[in-house]
Amino acid sequence: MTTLHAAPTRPQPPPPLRGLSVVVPTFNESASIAAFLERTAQTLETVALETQTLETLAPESSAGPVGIVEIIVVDDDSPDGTADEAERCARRLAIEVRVLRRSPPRSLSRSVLDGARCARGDVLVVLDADLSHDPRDIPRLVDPVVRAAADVSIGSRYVSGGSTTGWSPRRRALSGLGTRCARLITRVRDPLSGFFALRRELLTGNAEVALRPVGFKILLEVLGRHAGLEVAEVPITFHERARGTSKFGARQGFEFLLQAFSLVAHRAIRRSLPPRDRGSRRPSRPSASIHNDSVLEIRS
Ligand SMILES: Nc1nc2c(ncn2[C@@H]2O[C@H](COP(=O)(O)OP(=O)(O)O)[C@@H](O)[C@H]2O)c(=O)[nH]1
Ligand SMILES: [Mg+2]
Repeated sequence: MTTLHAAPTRPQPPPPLRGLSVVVPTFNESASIAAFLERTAQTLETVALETQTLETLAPESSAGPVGIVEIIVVDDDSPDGTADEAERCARRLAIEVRVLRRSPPRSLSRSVLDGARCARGDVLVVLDADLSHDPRDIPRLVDPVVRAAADVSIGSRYVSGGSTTGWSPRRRALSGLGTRCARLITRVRDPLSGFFALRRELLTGNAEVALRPVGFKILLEVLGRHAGLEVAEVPITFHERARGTSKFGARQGFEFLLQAFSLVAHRAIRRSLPPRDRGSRRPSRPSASIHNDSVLEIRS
């Protein structure tokens, strides 16, 4: 008689990630949206063919949404015609650009989540439309996520090699203060960055992790609510916008404080629970250990 023994179950390697969606929230960016889209499309077109990372995400041979590379503009009903300008520009580009038009109330964080819900790529990149973030950094940024070395990869101003240019002393002080506050929630050096890459599911959510998209800082929300993320920080240079005006004001500052309080409380409650009840875990990867906010600093 032959006895069949069930093979010991081994952790399965995760399925490869396919497709890249670049999500860009906009409000009154008609002065820079065309230049932004052109530069981003150029990066995605030319670099996609040169770098292994983007080739892995979107192999040339793949048809349909499997290997899609797309840009999703999420506009909050900008009175200056940003959405129309984006659509005009999109017609000239070889990369697919979709423009979502939201209705009030406007919200940067909700716009990013709406973009994520419509996205067809497994990997998302979020960045600003005002060219403060250089789209040419996208391939470097997505690389740790595609290689499964990290769940989230952050374009970081505050790791070695990262910097900001053109900031007033006031803006520098405010950013420093906000970042110190956010470090009560995470060990990440630049948790308030608006330039990051991650697997789509971290934004579209699951039953265990409810994101509360209040205000400007959706990355902080992801870092604060998901347990056990592995995070890479990739140095970038942040350039102060040349056109248009910042929408960060007193209201956004107040919303940030509310968000920070909520996340500090969430973290305290989570820490008081037994380990098995502490919420989400990253999908298992054979060689990955799970620990809270492990940060990998990528040097350029
Ligand atoms: N959809 C949407 N986008 C916004 C909103 N507020 C700002 N943005 C966009 O988010 C990005 C960052 O905003 P910005 O004003 O440059 O913030 P700052 O870099 O902190 O000064 C830019 O692309 C803005 O157009 C909003 O309420 N809704
Ligand atoms: Mg900006």
